[in-house]
Amino acid sequence: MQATTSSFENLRNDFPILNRRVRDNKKLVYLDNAATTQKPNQVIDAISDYYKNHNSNIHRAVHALAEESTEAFEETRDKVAKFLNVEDSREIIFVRGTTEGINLVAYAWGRDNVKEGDIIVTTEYEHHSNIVPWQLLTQEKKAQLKYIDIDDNGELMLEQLDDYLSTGKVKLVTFSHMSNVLGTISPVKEIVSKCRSVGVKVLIDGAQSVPHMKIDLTDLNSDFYVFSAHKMLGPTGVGVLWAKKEILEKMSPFLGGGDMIREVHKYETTWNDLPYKFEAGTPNIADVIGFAKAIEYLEKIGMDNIRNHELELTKYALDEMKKVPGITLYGTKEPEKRGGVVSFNFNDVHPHDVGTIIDKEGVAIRSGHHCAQVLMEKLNVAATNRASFYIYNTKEEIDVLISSLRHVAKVFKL
Ligand code: C6P
Repeated sequence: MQATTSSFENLRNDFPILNRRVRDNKKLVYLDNAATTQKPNQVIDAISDYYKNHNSNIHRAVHALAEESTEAFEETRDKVAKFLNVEDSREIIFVRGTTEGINLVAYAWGRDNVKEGDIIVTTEYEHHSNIVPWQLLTQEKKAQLKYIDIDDNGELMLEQLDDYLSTGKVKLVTFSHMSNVLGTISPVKEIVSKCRSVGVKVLIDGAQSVPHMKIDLTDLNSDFYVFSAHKMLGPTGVGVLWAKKEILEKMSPFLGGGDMIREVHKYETTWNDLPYKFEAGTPNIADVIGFAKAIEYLEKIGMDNIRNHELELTKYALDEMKKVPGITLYGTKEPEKRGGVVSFNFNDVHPHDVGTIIDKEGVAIRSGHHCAQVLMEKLNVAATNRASFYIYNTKEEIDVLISSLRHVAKVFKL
């Protein structure tokens, strides 16, 4: 189904928060979607319904509520698998978010597979969550952490990957499918195919891609893929680690206790089957169940329609923003190569001042280093402003953004 601009506008009614007035009774223009998205009634109601009518622990008791909760929780797993074209839903591990998913791999896979002198390759545009776990691992193992640099367009310099791979020492290549600051979409298939040809494992951080485009994990053929529910209409505290079954089966557990055991004796324990081996303790049941409604919501619109809608908004924003006096835009000028994220600065004006001024007009953007200080160093700035779009944003909202940015330019006489 081809969605129209007006059908996108109609869906705003599902998001109660978008009716908020902020500051001096200004209409909220929420453009901080890369940080977290707003939630539709369908998700909020599902969580509330769970607590009102079904609340119970899962995988344990045989009573009616336990059965209902377990069923709804496991149905979400199946829904996630289908959404990502994963055949075996046992490969879907629920975690708290992207950060936990990456740490799980660094800890459980990394500690068994990375040794002194090995190389882990990441990129200059990674979120701290895809840098710090690898620093911890490589420091502990006396291994090396290497970066694929970005060029002036904010795109990865892939020839560096060839150089690293040619050493024969690379154990893992890990990168974000889409940069949370520049919006650059990584050449995923090319990277995976280069790594596959020399037997190197690949982890993809999908925090900024799964919410915005169709992802087919069978087709992408990486080894690990991680993302967070809260950036795709779902609740906070839920994320997914997907990995190939053969890899998960060989991996040691990450956390011990609760559902991850088969038998515990005084001095040894055997592990439960997948996926439970990696889901220790009572999980975030209500929010996992709420997440199913977020996926249903996105599927109903269609991921290709979402991508097209955001592309249209991004093109419009880039065209209008470049006319604002004193503005510097970061990242590629080709909208097709990026997602709905636009980072910018005004000469020497601190991003926090920009964020504060436009907040008075009701416009919510993020100002700061976006948990990407390695990238900030590369761009030679301490911070940037970032506007990021989602399904409910409109061209009219971008007009409000532009007029508030023109006001900033006037205040600072740019
Ligand atoms: N980026 C942003 O404003 P968590 O916090 O675990 O759900 O996601 C971490 C994360 C990992 N990778 C990428 C590419 C991300 O964008 C994020 C979260 C937010 O850009 C919050 S810092």
